[in-house]
Amino acid sequence: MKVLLINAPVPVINIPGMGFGKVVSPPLGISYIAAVLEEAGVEAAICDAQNLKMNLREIGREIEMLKPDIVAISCFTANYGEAQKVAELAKKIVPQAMTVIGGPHVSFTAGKTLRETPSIDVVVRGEGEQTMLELTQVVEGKISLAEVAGITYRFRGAVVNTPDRPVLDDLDSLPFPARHLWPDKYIQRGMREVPIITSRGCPFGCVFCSTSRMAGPVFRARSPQNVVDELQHVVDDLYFDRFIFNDDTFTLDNERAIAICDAIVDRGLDITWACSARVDTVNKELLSHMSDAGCDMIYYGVESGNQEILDRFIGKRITLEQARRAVKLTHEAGIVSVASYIIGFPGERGDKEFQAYLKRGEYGTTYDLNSLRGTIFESLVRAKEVDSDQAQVHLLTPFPGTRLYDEADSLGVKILTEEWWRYNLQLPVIETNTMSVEDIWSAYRTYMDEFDTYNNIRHERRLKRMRRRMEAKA
Ligand code: B12
Ligand code: SF4
Repeated sequence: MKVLLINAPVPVINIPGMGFGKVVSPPLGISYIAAVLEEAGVEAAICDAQNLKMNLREIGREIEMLKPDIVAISCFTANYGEAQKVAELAKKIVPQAMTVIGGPHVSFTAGKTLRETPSIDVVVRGEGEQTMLELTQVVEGKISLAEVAGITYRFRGAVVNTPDRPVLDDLDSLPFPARHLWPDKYIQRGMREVPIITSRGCPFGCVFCSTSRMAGPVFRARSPQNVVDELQHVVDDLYFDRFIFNDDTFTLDNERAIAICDAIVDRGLDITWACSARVDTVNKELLSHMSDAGCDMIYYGVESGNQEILDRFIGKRITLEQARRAVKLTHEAGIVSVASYIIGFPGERGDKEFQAYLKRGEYGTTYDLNSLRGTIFESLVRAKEVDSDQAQVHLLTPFPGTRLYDEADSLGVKILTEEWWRYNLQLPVIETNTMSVEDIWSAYRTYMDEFDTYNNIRHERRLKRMRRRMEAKA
């Protein structure tokens, strides 16, 4: 039994300055699935068309060479179209093979995906490890599709959903991701950090995020021992000493995060790493442990510089005061902070007066914050006051599986297109009760320009912090 796991390529976007980043970040989802398959004696291979920038011809060659019994494709929303093309290709080359698709997009569009893509046999909803294992048993004729939880498939022309699969409680029971299947080309292409994930699930259910449905509303975490064993394994076998924790909120359980940091120090692991955190989950003590264990960068989802939007629309349950404090404490611990913002929320207003300031080149000297109250530009000024080392901005995007997508109308959002390739957070796909698509686009360009200047000004400060860390270490 051979399974080929394909990470679908990203679409090429012919708009200057737009598209997908160059960062090489191997996919943990299919690496976990491959590990579970191998543990059960199934031959698994990974074709990471996304990170290796492979085209359909190259993907076709891999399929021809392996002649898999199952072709399993992973995609998110923006590369769903490419994933459909891969499925079509696979059906042509190995028509007898079962084609399966999974990931955070199709988990919420399963029926539609099957109806519009004849070349896909099965959609896996939610976590894929156990489900994929059972699908190999279906191909071996040991069980039927109807017995596999968490899938959507066709039966006599109808689309059938089996019951949802409960999420895996004990994450320690999973083998480590099958990194031995990763190609050396990652290194040639400049992979700088190895991804690792130590928890799944999130209780917060923010309006624009599908994690609380995809991975469940309960935070499930691996034990510190198990996490540090994996770090050690990567250091020893892959000779990498830089990591990125892919956890949505690495710091959600403070005690556990401290225990991981202490175990890194106790083992003498000389590593550096970055992670994401919520601003309300860090404090001086935790940050000091993180810094000692090699953490040098934290990504914070601050989301908006407008407290009312944070409270009334996003439901993130954080305050700007917490953001300012978290960033300050992060810097005091010698760690670089990156804050991420989203614009285009209902209730946000553009402002012509601000654009006029910008046009006249007077911004920063003469503008009057009072005249911008409640506008998207007041949020920009407030975001800058958070004073992170780096700031990023994205456009509000209604991914399937989010409240924003399901309840768009009642939230004051009009979804303008379901051309999924546009769902890359850089192209406007909605308008709101307060801003037209032109307003949103113009505000986005302003934010991008302003944050460019902001980041350049802080570049030196960031470097200094990094240098101080290196000196302290030496
Ligand atoms: C790390 C990360 C990144 C990294 C690396 C991505 C990667 N290759 O893994 C980087 C920074 C590159 C990135 C970029 C983007 N990301 Co991102 N990212 C994540 C994050 C935080 C963790 C991914 C991860 O490691 N998960 C852990 C593994 C174990 O879970 P998993 O990947 O979901 O896989 C499981 C299931 O989905 C399923 N499954 C997945 N594939 C398949 C395939 C088959 C056949 C089967 C059966 C099952 C299956 O089984 C897996 C194991 O249980 C997720 C959020 C999250 N919590 O997952 C967002 C997330 C995937 N990203 C998201 C987005 C929007 C993006 C960007 C488009 C945004 C942007 N412009 O920055 C870009 C574009 C991607 C790209 N490649 O360029 C969204 C996707 C939403 C959507 N519907 O599209 C997510 C879900 C965040 C969110 N909550 O909104 N991202
Ligand atoms: S944005 Fe972060 S805190 Fe909010 S639901 Fe998603 S993962 Fe959880």
